[in-house]
Amino acid sequence: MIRSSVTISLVPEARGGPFVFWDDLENACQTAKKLEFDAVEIFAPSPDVLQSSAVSIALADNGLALAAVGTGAGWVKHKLHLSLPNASDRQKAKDFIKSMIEAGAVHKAPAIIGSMQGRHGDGVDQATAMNYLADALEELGEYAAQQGVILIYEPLNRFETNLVNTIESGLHLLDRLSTRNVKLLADLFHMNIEEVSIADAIRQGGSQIGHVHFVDSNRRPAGNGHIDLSSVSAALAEIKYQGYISAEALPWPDSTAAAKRTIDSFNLYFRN
Ligand code: LER
Ligand code: MN
Repeated sequence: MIRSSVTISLVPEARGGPFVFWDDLENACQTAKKLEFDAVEIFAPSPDVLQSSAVSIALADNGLALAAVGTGAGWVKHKLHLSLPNASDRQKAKDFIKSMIEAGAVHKAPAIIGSMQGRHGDGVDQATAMNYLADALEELGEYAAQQGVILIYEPLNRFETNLVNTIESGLHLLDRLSTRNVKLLADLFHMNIEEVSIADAIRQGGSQIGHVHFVDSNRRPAGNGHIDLSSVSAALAEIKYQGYISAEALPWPDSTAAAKRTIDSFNLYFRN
């Protein structure tokens, strides 16, 4: 069954980013429960925060699952990513992601590699950066498998990475790996910028799509922009998608209203 989720950021450095709830974990989880979300996705500053009793208690008290954990704090806080020129910096990036994989796995939640993929430039050419990224996904994908979770890799729009911008190039990257434990994240905001057709790209991604970021063309909550959500819903039904539809949107006009609009759109398009 497709399940609903909503994002919570606990990373002050990510302020202004596309997260529905901010800072107050307990209050966010209470609102998510009230609106009948199945789960939350947490963007945490460190593995320690994810492993804190505050997280376990907020999830348990509100009957919420943890849909996924973001790893982008490695970039926004520590300026680490997987395509850096220096091997010891790439190792630090991998170690940070491994610690987030472990912390998520306690709650059976996969980690997401989005901004931590990095970009080419600064003395690293495109082919070399893609090799670094593929090597890292191979290693981290297997590491996640040992923890009993998948690893989620997210193509981003051209303003956020120059490595992989579409589902098709994401599929090519996964094809290079021997691990089958890395799945793609279909973020509707990035796809609206980069894909010829969001629905066709979802169909092409098929069983390789492991997570969805639910958001509209202007990064407002789904239903507040011009993405054709019925074609997205039809394509996800066609590929028999069974994962989370997780709201990663701006808190517009405010967090609670954004969450409400999201769950209304979710119920309209994904609950028949
Ligand atoms: C960033 O644009 C994004 O979509 C996140 O999910 C990944 O960092
Ligand atoms: Mn995203």
